Amino acid sequence: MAIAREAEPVGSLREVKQAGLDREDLLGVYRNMLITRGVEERGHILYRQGKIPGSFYTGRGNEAASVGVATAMGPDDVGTPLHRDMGVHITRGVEPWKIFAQYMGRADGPTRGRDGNVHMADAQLGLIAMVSHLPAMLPVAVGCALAFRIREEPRVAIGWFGEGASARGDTHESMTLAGTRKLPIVFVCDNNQWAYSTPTHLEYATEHVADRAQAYGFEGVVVDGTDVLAVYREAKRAIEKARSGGGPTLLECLTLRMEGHAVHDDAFYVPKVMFERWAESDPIERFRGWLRENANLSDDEEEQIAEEVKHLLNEALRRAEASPLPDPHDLTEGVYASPEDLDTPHHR
Ligand SMILES: Cc1ncc(C[n+]2csc(CCOP(=O)(O)OP(=O)(O)O)c2C)c(N)n1
Ligand SMILES: [Mg+2]
Repeated sequence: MAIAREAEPVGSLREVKQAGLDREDLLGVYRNMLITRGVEERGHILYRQGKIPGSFYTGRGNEAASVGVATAMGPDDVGTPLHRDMGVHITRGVEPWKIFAQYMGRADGPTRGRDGNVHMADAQLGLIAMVSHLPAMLPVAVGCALAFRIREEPRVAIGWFGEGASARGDTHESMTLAGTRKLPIVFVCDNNQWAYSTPTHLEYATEHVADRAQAYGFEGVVVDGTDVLAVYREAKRAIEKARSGGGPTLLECLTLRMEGHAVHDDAFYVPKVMFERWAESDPIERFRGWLRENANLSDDEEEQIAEEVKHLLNEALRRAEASPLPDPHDLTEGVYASPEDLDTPHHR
């Protein structure tokens, strides 16, 4: 039996306005979702062209969850997005050409060609790069929240983790500390129903991952991760609750991982019918339909946005391809952050 609150879908445009988004914001959200998917689709092409060293990870199916949460973050908030959360980088303002440069190991990628394709983040935008997602970044996010508390800053940390990673000890330790200290943090579980080839019934015995929140002393919420507006509304509530001293929330976004664990995995173990069912709930199609019905998105507007995104990504690819590979002589530079690197509004 579910313990966590199961969030309702968002209905009307009025309800969305109450949650703080106007029509322009909504079109921006749609655009960010298209860019997110477009970046990863082009990433596949680069991979097939042999231009991406190592494997290649995407978050197809997670665009609404990642963009929805990031849209609800404040400018000074921080987060630790994972390999399924490209939408967070895009929404916080990372330029797509830098992501393509990262994919190809080029000098202009956020890690300057020093780490794998999803191990990246721009600290200037309040994002902290993942070292692993199992779930090594949750203690880091909790540390940020503790620092905000000690410094009495009205800021919130967002810590992402997968449902498989929730079985590991660092999740328990992070939630225990955050709960006991009522820290300003939101734990976001990207529940895509698979941990590599392990299905959820072998990962946890509760109905929802968010059911555990109550035992840590805070609220658990499950939301349909393909519904960007519902994700946004619940993330906004949780973030503002944390900011005003109400403590953590565990927000679980339920989706299906629509591709293999990474490009080397064809996901043969996922029942076909599962893919078919979740394809009917594609986050971008769903939001497009909602915009047409509720916000008068016209054919012209839709076409214009699609064209803009296409142009942006084509230009981004061109610019990334022109970026050089890193100079082997610089290999040891930039491995450790300098005091200047950490002189951001987020580290002061
Ligand atoms: C300690 C450790 N064990 C195993 C792995 C290999 N591994 C990487 S991701 C992953 C599955 C994670 O599943 P989940 O937390 O649900 O995240 P998802 O990939 O589904 O988003 C595994 C087993 C690892 N990186 N580190
Ligand atoms: Mg998973």
